[in-house]
Amino acid sequence: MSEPAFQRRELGDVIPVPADVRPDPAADFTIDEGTAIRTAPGSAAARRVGEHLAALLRPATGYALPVDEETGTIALLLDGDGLSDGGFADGDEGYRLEISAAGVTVRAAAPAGLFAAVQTLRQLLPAAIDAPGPQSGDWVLPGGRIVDRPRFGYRGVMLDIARHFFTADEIKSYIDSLVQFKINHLHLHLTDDQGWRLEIDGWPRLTEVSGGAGTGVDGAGPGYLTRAGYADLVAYAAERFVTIVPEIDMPGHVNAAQVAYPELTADGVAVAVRTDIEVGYSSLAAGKEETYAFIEDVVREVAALTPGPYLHIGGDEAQATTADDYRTFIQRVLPLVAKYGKRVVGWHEMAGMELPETAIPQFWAVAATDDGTARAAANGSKVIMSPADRAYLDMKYTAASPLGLDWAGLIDVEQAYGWDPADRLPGVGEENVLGVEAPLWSETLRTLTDVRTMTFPRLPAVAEIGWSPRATHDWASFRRRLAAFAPRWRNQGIAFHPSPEVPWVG
Ligand code: IFG
Repeated sequence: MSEPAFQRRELGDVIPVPADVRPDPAADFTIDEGTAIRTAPGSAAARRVGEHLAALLRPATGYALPVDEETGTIALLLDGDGLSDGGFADGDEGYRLEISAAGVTVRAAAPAGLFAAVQTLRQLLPAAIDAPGPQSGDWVLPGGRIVDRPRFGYRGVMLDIARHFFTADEIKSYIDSLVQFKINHLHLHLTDDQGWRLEIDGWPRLTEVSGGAGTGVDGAGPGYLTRAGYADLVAYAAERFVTIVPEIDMPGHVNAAQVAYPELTADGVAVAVRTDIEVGYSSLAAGKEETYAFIEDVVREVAALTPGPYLHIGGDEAQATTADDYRTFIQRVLPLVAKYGKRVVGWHEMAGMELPETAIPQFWAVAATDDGTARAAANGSKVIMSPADRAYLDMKYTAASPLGLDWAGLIDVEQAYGWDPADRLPGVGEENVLGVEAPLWSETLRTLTDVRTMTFPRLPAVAEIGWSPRATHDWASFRRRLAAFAPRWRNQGIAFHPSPEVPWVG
């Protein structure tokens, strides 16, 4: 019996669970010092995925694991044909993984599929693979074949860096922890009442004042992303097939902008800095042209810095904006986002009015409200599902949890796993769902450890719901597979909440 760190994995013990798993225990493959990685000839992207795999495996194995296009018993190939007989649509993230005594072959239609397969391979190796330094043991991969692809194309996490700022390096580290569960979008909540966290040319006080010392909840969070810092972060994410979705929250949640520029208030009078956690008290002035000049400058800049297709305009909790002003505001802002080439995402309140079908409501309510999301879906809009009582990672695990809020209820792992995006909202079915997203609001968070503790182990539940076929959805199976991640997260140095619902191993 090998020690737990080198316990042989089962082919299906992956999170998110793959679509089609055919074990062949007689076909195990062992990585050794002679193993090399071969990538699709002529593809720089495949080469980069090969280097990513090597970087994951080199520290704990101590092996050289060279990457080239000619030799190697681990092959990452861009071969759409490899999928056709897999009986499923190619798609960007689909892959076919075959492990035999002779080697490992991954076939995908696109580099994103190779990257998804690499995350699966990482989990199929013993837990010791995630150790930061050399470990001695057998690096066995379980034999067989996996054919896999995502149920939904959008699987996201939101990090609020307005209430408390997290640096670009901390966000990069967070991205590294998310991609192992095939998360492919990171929504950054950049602005709110307490802070403005992205430098905007022509509006320097947004960050000089509202990204400065004393900003954030309890005044504890000075900091902001420079244009260069944001661009670097976007590039880092893209290397890992993660699309950044920037959010400029409006017309509510704007106190920080109004502190910096009083002309953005209705009466031009400066407002006080806010470091509490109240919501719903601020509003841009829908009737002032200064408002739209400001927004156009911001939207132009954020769009120019964001290669991804989406720009999130917030739209939530606009209690200080009249219904007419809200309608006026949204009708003025939607064309501005389109003008700069982006698709609008907004919290579901914006669906209270007619929307173009390209607009994407993000549903966050606890109950199935008549908010208009279903009407938008009927009109052709795709919906991102983030029900607060299932997917809000800032909800406390238990009443005793020191971190988090509890307005949407307590959420432990089974609650985070126990839902289906296509069942949540009448009128929003499988074909209307773009995907899922787990928001992490930072009112009560101060450090990356706090962020990780709230994220793990609940995010893997949301990741499985977004990726795996509905028919595979099974709590007993999920919690058994999840239990194996305790030693892996300890090896990665990632703090996690040891939910009592999970029979953690080792
Ligand atoms: N609702 C607010 C957030 C945050 C959250 C904390 C949305 C869309 C409560 N808006 O969720 O700003 O305060 O759980």
